[in-house]
Amino acid sequence: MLRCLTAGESHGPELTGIIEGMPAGVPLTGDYISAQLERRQSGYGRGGRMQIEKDKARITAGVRGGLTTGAPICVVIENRDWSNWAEVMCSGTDAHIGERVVSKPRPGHADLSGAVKYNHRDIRNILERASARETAARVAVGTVGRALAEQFGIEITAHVTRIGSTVSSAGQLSSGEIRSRTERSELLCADPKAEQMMKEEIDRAKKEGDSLGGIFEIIVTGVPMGLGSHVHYDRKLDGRLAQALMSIQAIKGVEIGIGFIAGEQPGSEVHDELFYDTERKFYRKTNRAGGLEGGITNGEPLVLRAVMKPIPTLYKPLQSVDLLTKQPYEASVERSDVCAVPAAAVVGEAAVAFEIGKALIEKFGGDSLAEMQRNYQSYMEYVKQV
Ligand code: EPS
Repeated sequence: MLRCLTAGESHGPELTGIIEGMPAGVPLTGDYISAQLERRQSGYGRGGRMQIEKDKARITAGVRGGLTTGAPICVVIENRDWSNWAEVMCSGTDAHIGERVVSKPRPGHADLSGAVKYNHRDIRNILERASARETAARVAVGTVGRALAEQFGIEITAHVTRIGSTVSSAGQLSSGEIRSRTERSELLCADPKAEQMMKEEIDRAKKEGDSLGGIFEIIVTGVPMGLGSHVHYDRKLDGRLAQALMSIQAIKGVEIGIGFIAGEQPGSEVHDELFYDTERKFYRKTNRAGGLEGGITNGEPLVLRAVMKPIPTLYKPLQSVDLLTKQPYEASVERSDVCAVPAAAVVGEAAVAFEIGKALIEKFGGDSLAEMQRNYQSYMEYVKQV
C-alpha cells in the first residue's frame, strides 16, 4: 500500500514529504522531482513570493544510486523565504511569537474557521499550513507515484482550459499534442489564441486588485483496464481521484468525463457503446465516461477536470471582522498571486499520479519493480485472451 505524509509551513524552514510503500528498483532522482517543482512555480500571474523561491527536491532517504530501495522515501524542499521569518516561525520557546500576528481573517481562507477550531488567537498558526505553499510537497510526493506509473507506459498531461471568462478550444487535440503545446505555454494552455486572451484578463484583474480562477483538465493515457474496484466506496478509483483533486487548495469541483453535462443528456447520449474486433479487442468509439465505469478503469484514457476558485487573498479589500477586537475592517494584502490555475494544474497531475501509483501497487503488488512488471505482463496476457 502506497501512502504519504507532508509537513511544513509556508514560511517555515522547509517542506517535507515521506512516501512509504514504493517498490524497490524504480528509477528516481532529485532532478526528476525538481523538474516538476519548477513547472509548478512557473505561470503567468504569480506573485512576489515566486521570485524568492527556487524549489529543488533533496532526497534524503529511500533512494540509492538513482533507484528506490523499498524503504520510506523522504524528500525535502527548502523555503528560501525562511531567512525572513526565522525568528517569527522558530519552533523554540524563544520564537518572536508576538510579532507579525494575524488577527484579521481573510474571507475565503481557512483563517477564521481554523482559528476557532484550533483555539488560536494568532491566525498565522492556521494560514501557514493552509497556504498553497504545501502544494510543493504534494508535487514532490506525487512525482514519486508518477515515476512508478511511467514504468508502465502511463502518461499524465494537464492543460488549462479556462481562466476567468476565457475558454481554450484545445479539447479536440490528442494528449501528445496538448503536452507539446503546453510545454511552450506560460499558462499551460494548449490554445495560443486563448492563452493571449487569458494573459490580458490576468493583467486586467491585477490592475483592479482582483484575482482569477479557472479550470484545468488532466488526461491519463496508457492506463490498463482494471485499476480500482466496484466493491467498496473507498476502493472506487473515481472517488479516490476526485478526493485527491478536491483536496488541492482552492479546488471547488471535480468532473470525470463529460461530468455535469451527463445530467443534461439522455442515457443514449451519455453511455459509451461497446465494440469488439480481434485486433483491438473490446473498445469504445467515445469516451464520455472519462475512462472510469463503476469505480474501475476501463482501458480508455482518464479525463478529469477541476475548477479552482479565484485566490481569496486580494489587493482589493473585502469586508471582514477582526478576530480579537470584533471590529469590522477591510481585508487587503501586500503580496499575492493574481492567478495560480497553471500551478494548480501541475499539482493536479501530481495528485492524480500518486493515486495511479497507489492503484498500480494494489493491482500488481510486489516488493520490486521487476516483480510488479511480471504480474502486470501476466495480467495483460490474460486480458488479451478474454
Ligand atoms: C499563498 C500565499 C503566497 C503564495 C503562496 C500561497 O505566499 P506569501 O504569503 O508568502 O506571499 O505565493 O504560494 C507559494 C508560496 C507557493 O509555493 O505556491 C497562500 O496564502 O496560500
